[in-house]
Amino acid sequence: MRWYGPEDQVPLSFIRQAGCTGVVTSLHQIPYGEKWSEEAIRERQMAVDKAGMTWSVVESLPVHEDIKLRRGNYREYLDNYKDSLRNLGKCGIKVVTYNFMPVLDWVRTDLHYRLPDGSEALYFNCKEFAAFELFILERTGAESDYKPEEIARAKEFFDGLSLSQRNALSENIINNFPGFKGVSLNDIRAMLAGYKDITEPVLRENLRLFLEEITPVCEEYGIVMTIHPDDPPRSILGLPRIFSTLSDIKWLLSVNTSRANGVCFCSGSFSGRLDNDILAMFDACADRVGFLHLRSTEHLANGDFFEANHLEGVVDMYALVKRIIEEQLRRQVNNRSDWKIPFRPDHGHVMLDDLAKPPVANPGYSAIGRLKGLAELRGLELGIMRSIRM
Ligand code: DNO
Repeated sequence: MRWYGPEDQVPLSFIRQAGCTGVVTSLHQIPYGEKWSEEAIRERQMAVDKAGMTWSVVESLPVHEDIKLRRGNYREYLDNYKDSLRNLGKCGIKVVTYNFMPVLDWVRTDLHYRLPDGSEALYFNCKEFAAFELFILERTGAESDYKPEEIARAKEFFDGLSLSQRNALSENIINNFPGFKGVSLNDIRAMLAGYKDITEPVLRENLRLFLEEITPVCEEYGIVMTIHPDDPPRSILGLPRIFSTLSDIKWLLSVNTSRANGVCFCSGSFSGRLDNDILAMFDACADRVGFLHLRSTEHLANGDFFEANHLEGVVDMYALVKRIIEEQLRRQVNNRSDWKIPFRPDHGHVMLDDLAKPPVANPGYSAIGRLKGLAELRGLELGIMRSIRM
């Protein structure tokens, strides 16, 4: 399960009671680009050990924007990144998640979308996102990404918002990333300007070069880097996004064939576009999957989507978990030490007592939402395992 560190409103002791054995965490207190010392890593590792679990996955070791752009201080940040990996390797932490999404990580417009049963989910509303980039961020060139009728609908929606509603929409979109909070619209504008000449092939090449640089360190320490998909899996804010589809998976695995170059298979993120065949995508990278986020989405006819219950929505979770177990069995037959692929429930709904508590600092990670996702997925896993093996 994911745990955000001492700042997480849910303590480690509760995470353990939820049935978690391996903790997914990060040193969010360290600014992007800076080196993670062995001491800081050990301190977190000991806290997790003391609570009766293991720190099994780093999510994330953030890639500084300068590295994605190969500009500015990227050399120094790359050296720091490699040192952080070495220090993680010395501590025996071998699975590291990162993403290569320019400027923003995952994006939703509504963090409290009420489902018919009264629980709350994360929601991506196309019209609201358009209103944000056209009339709040006022991104240059944004109009060319929309049809005139879409612009008109977004304008009508925007005009109906109060100032505080406009601010809330903006905060929902830009201010949710641990280690990267407190960013302003102007910060985002400045970052977007930095991407002016970064076309999709350039960003791909920069990812390839990043992997080329760090692969020797990963191989030395037996670390697997797992890239997280774009969420939603398509271009946003006019920026290239390069890990969204089956062909992106094929591309990534072919440009760097080391086992150190792996995938964080996030079914929920990939399911954010309906032309993604999740099972075919898993098959295309099964032997390179180093970590799994299991989640699903539901889509509306207008292109909006929201996060479904873990066993519902467009992802066939039964079929996916079955494939994961089959992959683990294949790895066992081939004597691969990484046969036990760590997985975690991704996001979860706000429900029950959590609805009455102050909102969690990290949307998607309420206590009961995390617990329910894990419980359902563990039950599914056990059922499939028993039916295959005995
Ligand atoms: C959201 C997460 C992402 C993920 C990063 C990995 O809940 O799935 O923020 O941690 O993209 O770098």
